[in-house]
Amino acid sequence: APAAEPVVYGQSDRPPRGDYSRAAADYTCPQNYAAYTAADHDTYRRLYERQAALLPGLASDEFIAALPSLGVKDHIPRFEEINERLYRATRWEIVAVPGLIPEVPFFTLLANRKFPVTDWLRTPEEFDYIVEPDVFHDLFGHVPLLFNPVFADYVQRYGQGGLKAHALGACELLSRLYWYTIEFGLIRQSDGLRAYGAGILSSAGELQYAVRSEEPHRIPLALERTMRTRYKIDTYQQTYFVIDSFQQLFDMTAPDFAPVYERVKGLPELAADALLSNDERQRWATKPT
Ligand code: HBI
Ligand code: FE
Repeated sequence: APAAEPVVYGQSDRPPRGDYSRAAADYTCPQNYAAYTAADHDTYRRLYERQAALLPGLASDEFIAALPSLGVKDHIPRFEEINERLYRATRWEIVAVPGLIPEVPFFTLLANRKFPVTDWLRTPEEFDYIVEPDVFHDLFGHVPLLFNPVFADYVQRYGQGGLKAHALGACELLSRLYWYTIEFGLIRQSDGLRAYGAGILSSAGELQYAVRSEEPHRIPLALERTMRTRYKIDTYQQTYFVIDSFQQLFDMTAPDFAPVYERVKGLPELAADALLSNDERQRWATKPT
């Protein structure tokens, strides 16, 4: 079993939830299905029901199309059942982990087309908000888009890039790209802005806010601008980065990031709510549903 306790996104000093003593050296563990109580299954059902009803007009078309691939909605799915479909679709599989895991094991799993899914579920009291990712955030937020071939390839590229970034001491910079795409990314469709980031898609409040509110900045995704921008883990985002397609996201990972890291390291970091210039105040026309 792993010796050191994993970091939780590096910013909070709370001990991570979850029982890491049952994890193997690569931090994976069997999905502890027997541990789920009737209350857990009911919480999952209620979370799924509420979130699925909010998606039209706010979630990306690809996400809405892929969501049914999760399978059962009225209780927590068995990971191996999802894996039968997922492996056939994009050769990905989900693996259970006790919670957040250190960066190198995390990147290594992604580089091998294995997505780590926390296997515990929030308590009913945490129904509206939880800081750490639980099985609902990971399954509902992350897994559907792994059925999309282009996005699935981007996530593997991100994992491979993470191992290189670790060698270059650039994990923090790369984790901002992860944060502002896989976790909190927006995509511009012909019929308006939509969310594709798991942190938005699994949150009842942030889904409406990220796509509709006039409050946050919305800036076209660009490697350097995004890698310079700090993020917060326990509030709605103050800036969202927008792409035009998953192909654009995938193509962005083609070049070697080493020169990008060098350039970014020479520039001042930006606060989560920074604006570099007025033309960053883009207003994205979002048609009300
Ligand atoms: N661990 N289980 C899990 N899930 C994540 O999404 C995750 C992680 N560890 C680190 C992490 N994400 C981010 O800091 C990555 O950018 C490395
Ligand atoms: Fe996540």
